[in-house]
Amino acid sequence: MLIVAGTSLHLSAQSTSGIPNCVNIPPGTSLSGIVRQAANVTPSPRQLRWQELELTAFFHFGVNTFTDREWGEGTEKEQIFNPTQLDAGQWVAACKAAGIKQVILTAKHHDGFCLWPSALTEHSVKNSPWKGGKGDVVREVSDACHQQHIGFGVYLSPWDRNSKLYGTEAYNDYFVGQLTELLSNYGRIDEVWFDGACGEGPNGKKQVYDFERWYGVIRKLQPTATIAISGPDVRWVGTESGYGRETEWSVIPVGKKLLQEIADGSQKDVNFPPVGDLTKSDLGSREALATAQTLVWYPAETDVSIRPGWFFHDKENSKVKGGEKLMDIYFHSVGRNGVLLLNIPPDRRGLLHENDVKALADWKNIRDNLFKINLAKGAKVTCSNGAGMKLMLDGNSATHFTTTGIDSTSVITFLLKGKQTFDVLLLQENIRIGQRIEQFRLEVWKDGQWITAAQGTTVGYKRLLQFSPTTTDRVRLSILSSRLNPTIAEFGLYKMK
Ligand code: FUL
Repeated sequence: MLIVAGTSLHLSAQSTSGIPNCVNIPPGTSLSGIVRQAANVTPSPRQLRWQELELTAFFHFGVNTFTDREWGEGTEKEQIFNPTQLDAGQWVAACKAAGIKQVILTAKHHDGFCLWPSALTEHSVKNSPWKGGKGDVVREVSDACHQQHIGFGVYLSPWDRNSKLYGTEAYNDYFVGQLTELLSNYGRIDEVWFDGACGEGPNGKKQVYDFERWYGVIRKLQPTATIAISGPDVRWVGTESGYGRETEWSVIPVGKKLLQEIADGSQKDVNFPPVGDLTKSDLGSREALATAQTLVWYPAETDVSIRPGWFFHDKENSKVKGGEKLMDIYFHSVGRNGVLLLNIPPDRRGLLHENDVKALADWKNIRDNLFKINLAKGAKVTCSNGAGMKLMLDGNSATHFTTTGIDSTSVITFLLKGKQTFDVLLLQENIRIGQRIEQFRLEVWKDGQWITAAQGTTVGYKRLLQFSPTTTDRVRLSILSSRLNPTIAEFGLYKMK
């Protein structure tokens, strides 16, 4: 981590909880005091690892694949699960080739059917004809991930429409048992994804989920795994469209309840089920911070399916999102300080469909072409109140430019290597320091004056902005407002082909 002279005072400010990804605000703290505290909240190691993945995938697969449904009833016969050519290596290879760094399998969806031979229920692959009842999809996918060196996670639906225990306290034990099987028998697990749905079980009852107990099991068995959505590490962005918020803060206020819920995990951080409405448009503005009692690093995940549905349906083969649409989603998810979780549902053969594989490859081509050359590379950078200018162009998001003294604004000029034509701006903050930038503007030098090409609010881990192609030999980036000394870890200018 780079600590530039003049800013160490701020960088060393400690959170009052003693835990980096959480700070308790003492009553009576002024707004400027709260903002300053927010600027020093940083991600836990597992959150940082997760954020840097940028691209993750979902595999929705199970009885619904064979019944052509989105939500099963829980009464499906195990015999219907019978993929003919299941090849998890193909799933993982197609994702890996597309630059996806981690995949999450629906080990159990709302229908309760388990894709692994759980000892705790008969409703699983072990009673299906697939591989004579000896198959284990969780094993095949986790092995493929480990062999191909990408992350592996499990989706385990709390809502279970099959279990007779659902709606009773014994269900929480059942759930702990399932989690224990998944987290003990398949090597490293990088993410556990809990959906928020809490419907009725077969006896018409709803369940009170013992989230905190479940989190304890995960922290104990897989301490590096992120717990997503109905969990403390990763927040749902609030839409399944793939388009995140324009202003996306990773540090947000949560309820006072947290004060008592500081976990003792191996990587200290907080454990809490999400509280309040996390889907509203403003989660982290100064106004939202004004009444904060606890601030926590709680970044956004943007989930969307490559098809209209989450599960495979033959009739949707012509509706697969193409490379250009996926690129637009990329700009509005990863490019808006989120991690993209793209669902690619395997078909009844147990393969990713050709159309989906092609779309993934087309999308990767577009990204490779776009990001091949940073047109700002080699620029002469000047700024009157900052240090670390070269670090914005070094391709390393862990080193950064920052302002000297107590300045929270700055104007940075880039004299490019000759005239360049570009239409995409990339900015990254060094989130190891926190998220700070509140407003920025990019101007280009045209006919003797500065013209605004792009402007925005938050940056965070990554911000991408598109604008009309422009040709110039000089640009300037103004940081107009920031919670504390801003950092720029990377600055890029690119041209869409
Ligand atoms: C939702 C579920 O109900 C959908 O079936 C899907 O799994 C999606 C990712 O989460 O809440």
